[in-house]
Amino acid sequence: MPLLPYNICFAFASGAPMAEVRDGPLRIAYRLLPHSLTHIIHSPLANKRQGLTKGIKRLAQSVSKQLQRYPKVLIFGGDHSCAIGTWSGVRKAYPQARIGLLWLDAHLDSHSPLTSPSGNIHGMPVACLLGNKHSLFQHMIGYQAVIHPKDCIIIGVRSYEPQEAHWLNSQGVEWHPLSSTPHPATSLDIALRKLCRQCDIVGISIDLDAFDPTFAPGVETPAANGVDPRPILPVIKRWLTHSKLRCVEIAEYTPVNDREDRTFCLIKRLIS
Ligand SMILES: [Mn+2]
Repeated sequence: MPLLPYNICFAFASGAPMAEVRDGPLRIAYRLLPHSLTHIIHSPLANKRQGLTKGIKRLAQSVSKQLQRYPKVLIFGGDHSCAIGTWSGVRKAYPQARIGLLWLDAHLDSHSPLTSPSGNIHGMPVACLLGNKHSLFQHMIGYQAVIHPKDCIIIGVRSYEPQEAHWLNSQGVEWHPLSSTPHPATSLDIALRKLCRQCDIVGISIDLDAFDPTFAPGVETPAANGVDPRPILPVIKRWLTHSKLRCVEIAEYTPVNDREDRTFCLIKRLIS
């Protein structure tokens, strides 16, 4: 049984180079949640950028509606560009609320089209959500920052470009390189406690590449020496039941890269 009462599955592949990341949410829907209420949103792929913007807007609409009906919403990406839709949907449902966002990721996801070496949007959702003024982001979600930079904490980071770190620091965002986080489970616990104290609503965005590839090889952009999921899973699961925790997102599951179903089993442990 899934822990959260409602699930949205989101097939989304416009923001990353591998189309196979699109299979992740469908695989979860059919293998893990066959009896739960599941909503599958397909992002149109005809034109990459146009499809992406459409998919983001559809997801935002859906998340916003579900949050008005259900206490908690669970979203499966797709690639991590889905976060732009997820968290702008939370903002849409609660325009006045202070929304806290815990971002668990190997990467900073804070590029803009001006700094990104690859141009892939799944490396940009944090910048977009925190109010980077690039015209692409304004086109996607408008002029307002979805999350205040002081209400976003990033954990698990070990692969990033200096421009991303520079931009986040200029915004006053708290982010923790994994190399200086001896106990990620404790840091996550402290971060969520802080966000729950200062915000009305809190969410977690989990990029599966935050975890060590030994445990989660089935991702699009693996990064070595990652988070050991064993101590951190019970902490996440405990927080999922907190009344302020309203939205959780799990992104980047790429079944074609998985080995012995390890990533799938990790997702299963997370939500059951
Ligand atoms: Mn990410």
